Parts: sequence; structure tokens; C-alpha cells
Amino acid sequence: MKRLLITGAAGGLGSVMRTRLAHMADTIRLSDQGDMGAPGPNEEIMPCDLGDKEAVENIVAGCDGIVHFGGKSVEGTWDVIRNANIDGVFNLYEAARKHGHPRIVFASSNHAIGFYRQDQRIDNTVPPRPDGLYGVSKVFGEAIASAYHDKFGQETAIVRIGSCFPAPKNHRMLSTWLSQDDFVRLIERVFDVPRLGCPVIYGASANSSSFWDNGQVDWLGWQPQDNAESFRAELDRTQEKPGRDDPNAVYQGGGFTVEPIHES
Ligand code: NAI
Ligand code: 15L
Repeated sequence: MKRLLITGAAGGLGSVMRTRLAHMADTIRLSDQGDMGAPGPNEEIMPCDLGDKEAVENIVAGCDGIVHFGGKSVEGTWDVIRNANIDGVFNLYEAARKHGHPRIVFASSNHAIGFYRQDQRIDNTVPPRPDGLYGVSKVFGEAIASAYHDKFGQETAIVRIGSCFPAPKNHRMLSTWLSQDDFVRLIERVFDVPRLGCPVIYGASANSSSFWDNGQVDWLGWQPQDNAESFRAELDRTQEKPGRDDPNAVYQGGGFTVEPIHES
């Protein structure tokens, strides 16, 4: 591909993926409202607030693919969530509609389904059960992706990311962890397959204690290689396990289920 846009490039995932995905396009266009540092050899930097419609049109123009990491990534006030995750995602899909429908990876979240219990194994056909305003905003993003696919043929991989960090940080993440390597492999598949459509994919490694069944998207040919189980002994040694009634042991979304509404 000629040009791949990565939004949220100053964030945790964006700053890792700007180098891990560098091989995927002649030019990697990076965007964020935060500091992205200096551009690397095949990078171009275009700062933007996702809430600014015109600015979003400018960053999308000329791109053949988009990895959309930008946005509020945890609970926050509605003003902030709405600007980044509601208006921002609408602006992104409108820009994509006007600029040739570049294929999109949409970073959704397990918090779109966070109120399912950990003793339930769910696939991508279950109704959403968001665990807060952040989760609600991700359900909105999934809905925009679906509508723009059905109306305009816009292709999106809706990835309900579990917990993508170098290692699981707690016992819940033994189920939700997505290794960075597996995520890179997933993004490569998304841009490789001839027809993508608009599938919902659980972004998790091949964890023995996973809550999620990706059987509906086997056709994608993504086979995660890592398993959080290899971190269990170390977590058992260094952290107390959450009690039976602790939200981190009850709900798939863990502690997000008990976050308050953050008033402005
Ligand atoms: P992060 O918070 O580290 O990065 C998000 C980036 O988006 C930040 O650099 C921030 O400046 C930027 N941003 C926020 N509002 C913006 C706006 N209005 N305009 C322009 N840029 C804006 O989050 P992280 O961990 O890198 O996650 C990336 C994406 O993946 C997020 O959308 C998050 O919701 C999603 N996700 C991440 C998970 C993880 O385990 N890291 C799990 C589930 C979903
Ligand atoms: C998310 O959606 C967040 O962006 C990330 O920071 C983690 O908290 C992750 O979910 C998780 O559930 O572990």
C-alpha cells in the first residue's frame, strides 16, 4: 500500500505500532493531538484533533488504509469521550466516504461487552453490553462501521481489543491479553485478505482462559501464537488473586464495571 494512516500515534499502541507496521506502506502517516516526536524515514506527521471535521478530512485524504487508535481509551467525562470517540469516529468515517473508502482497523474494546460475566464464553454475535460511557462510545463506533459498510461498502475490521500490553498486568488479563506480535499479525491479515467486509474480531491472544470465541472469523486466517498462561506463575507470585466477588473476577470488563460516571 502507498500510505497507511495511524491515528493515536502518540499513545501506547500507536507509538509501538508506528514501527511495527512500518513495512506495510511506502509512507506511514501519523496523527494525534499529542506529541509524536520527530518523523522516522518513511513517516509523515500530521497533528489533528479528531473532533475537528476538516482536519480529519485532511489526514484521511490520500491514504489507502487506516489503523484508528486515536481516542479516549478509558473512562472520562462525556465531553471528552464525545469529542474523540463519537464526533471523532463520525468524522473519520465521513472522511473515508469522501476519500475512496480506505480499509479501516477500528480499535474497539472489550468494554463494549464488559458486562458479560467471565464464566460466559461469547462470540461476535452477542448483543453489546457496554460497561460505561467509554464502552458505549465503542459500541457507537462499531455501529458506524456497520452502517457505512451496509450503505457504502466501507470495509472495517472491528477489533474488540482485550488488553494489549507487553505482558498481562493482573489476573484478569490472563484471559484478555493480546500480545503486540499477535496484534501485528492480525493487522497484516486485515490488509492482506482480498475481501474483508465488516467483521467483529476479539483482539486476544490464544489464551487458555479466554472468554472469547473467534470461530466466526476463522476465514480471516489469523492465528494468534501467544498465550498469557506463560505469565501466570509470575502473577501468582507477585499479586494477590482477586476475590470471588471482585468485579475483576466476575465481569469480562473487570474494574470498568464499577467506574463512576465522570461528571465534567
Ligand atoms: P492511549 O490513550 O495510550 O492512546 C490514545 C491516543 O489517542 C493518545 O495519544 C491521545 O492523545 C489520542 N487522542 C485522544 N483524543 C484525541 C483527539 N480528540 N484527537 C486526536 N487524538 C486523540 O490508548 P492506547 O492504549 O494506545 O489504545 C489505542 C486505542 O485502542 C484506543 O482507541 C483504545 O480505546 C483502544 N483499546 C486499547 C486497548 C489496550 O489494551 N491498549 C484495549 C482496548 C481498546
Ligand atoms: C481498554 O479498553 C483500555 O483502553 C486499556 O487501557 C485497558 O484498560 C483494556 O481496555 C483492558 O480492559 O484491560
